[in-house]
Amino acid sequence: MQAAALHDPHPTRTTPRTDPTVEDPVTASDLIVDPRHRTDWATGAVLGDGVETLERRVADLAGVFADGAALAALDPELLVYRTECVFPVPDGTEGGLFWGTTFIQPGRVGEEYFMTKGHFHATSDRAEIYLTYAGTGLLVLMSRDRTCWAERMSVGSTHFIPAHTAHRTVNVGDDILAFGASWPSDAGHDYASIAADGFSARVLRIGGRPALVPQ
Ligand code: S6P
Ligand code: ZN
Repeated sequence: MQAAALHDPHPTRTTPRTDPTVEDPVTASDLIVDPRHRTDWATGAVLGDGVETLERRVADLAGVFADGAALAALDPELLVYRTECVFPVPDGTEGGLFWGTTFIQPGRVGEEYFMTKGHFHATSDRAEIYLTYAGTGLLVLMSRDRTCWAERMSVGSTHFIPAHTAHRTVNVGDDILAFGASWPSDAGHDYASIAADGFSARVLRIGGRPALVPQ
């Protein structure tokens, strides 16, 4: 029993070892433990130890949308998007991973759909994976030479974001867009480049439908 304790991979566990919603099909053993986190596939909610949440409201998004007057007309406290993330190693650790879910509310600022700020990774050669849990959207990508394109997001769509590529997600549907992400723990976020130069295209409602419009 002592050897098993020495090999416990989660010595700082704070959640119960047994998840009551999951029938345990394996023999009880100190060497087989429950995962520290679960993701609700229907909603994208991340459950478990130390999930960190972040909210972006209208007041946090000055300069992000094209129509500043339309943004100013909205309630500054209105939620646009939020994240639930797990950071199992310190920020900047080489060889680690972070992951989490982003939830973007449905809505528009003028004719521009609710979206994330968007960023390059500060360590520019770090890639990322997205996986859609709910809703419909567009993943807008932009290379360093400012070529912009977009991938359609719907339940199950899985997206590889290459290195050196800015990424922003846009909710083009009537329900919450929820997607999972995993990225290297030494990737960091370069928001300043986007704040300075923006993306070279925006997702606007034209004729009732979303279109990627060069700026
Ligand atoms: C992190 C990853 C996502 C975004 C999130 C919010 O690398 O791409 O978790 O952080 O979708 O977007 P943003 O642009 O405000 O960070
Ligand atoms: Zn990223």
